[in-house]
Amino acid sequence: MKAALIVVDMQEDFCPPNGSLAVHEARTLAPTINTLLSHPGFTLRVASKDNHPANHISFASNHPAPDNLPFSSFVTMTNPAPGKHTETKPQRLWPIHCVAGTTGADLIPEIDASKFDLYVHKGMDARVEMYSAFADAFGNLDKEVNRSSVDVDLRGVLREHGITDVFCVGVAGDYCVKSTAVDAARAGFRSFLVEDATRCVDAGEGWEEAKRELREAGVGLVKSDGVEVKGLLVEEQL
Ligand code: VGL
Ligand code: ZN
Repeated sequence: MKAALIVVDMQEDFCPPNGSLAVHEARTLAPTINTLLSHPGFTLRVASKDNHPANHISFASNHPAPDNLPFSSFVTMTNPAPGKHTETKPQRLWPIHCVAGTTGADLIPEIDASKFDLYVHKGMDARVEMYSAFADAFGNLDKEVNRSSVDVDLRGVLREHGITDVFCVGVAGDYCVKSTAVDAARAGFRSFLVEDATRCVDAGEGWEEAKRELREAGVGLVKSDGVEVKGLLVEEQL
């Protein structure tokens, strides 16, 4: 087995005290994530970054009042993929966040970025939400939608490196980390979400619902000091 660590969206806009879409306690995850980043059992260490254009569909301010309240309003989003324009989904609206090139899109300095082998920039197509680092909200992989929403074929890269196991951490547990872990499982990797290395937008019922979806998708919920993480080193040394 070969494991990859995916550190999801540990960016200024998702962290207190100043992030526009700050997730409670997100910055406090840095020591736990750095310990995982130094674990010798990972073959590949990946950072994803939300990297939106200013006109992104998920920004509440890009929609007309009165149904444009961040966190509470939804709009109908259409699948941008060729031939799939009849497919739609409700899209929750957010404050403006992680606009490409702004300081809000920077990784927080507390994360040891020198460990990353690969960066995945996502959410770059204004027409569609992209929580997962693998695919957009309609499940379109980058190759199918002109690479307009993401700059890396993550599934392809993981396969090229012979990765069998994927461990996901970061924020938000009920959005981007969940979606990335679910897509990793769907792509055929053994997929784990490290519970003490994530925090959620909706910590209560949001996280309970997310855990149901994760279990249903076959994602393992593990701890950073649990046997799944400890076992990596053992296997690597065999
Ligand atoms: C995220 C909401 C909007 C996330 C990204 O990183 O979980 N959440 N964009
Ligand atoms: Zn976003």
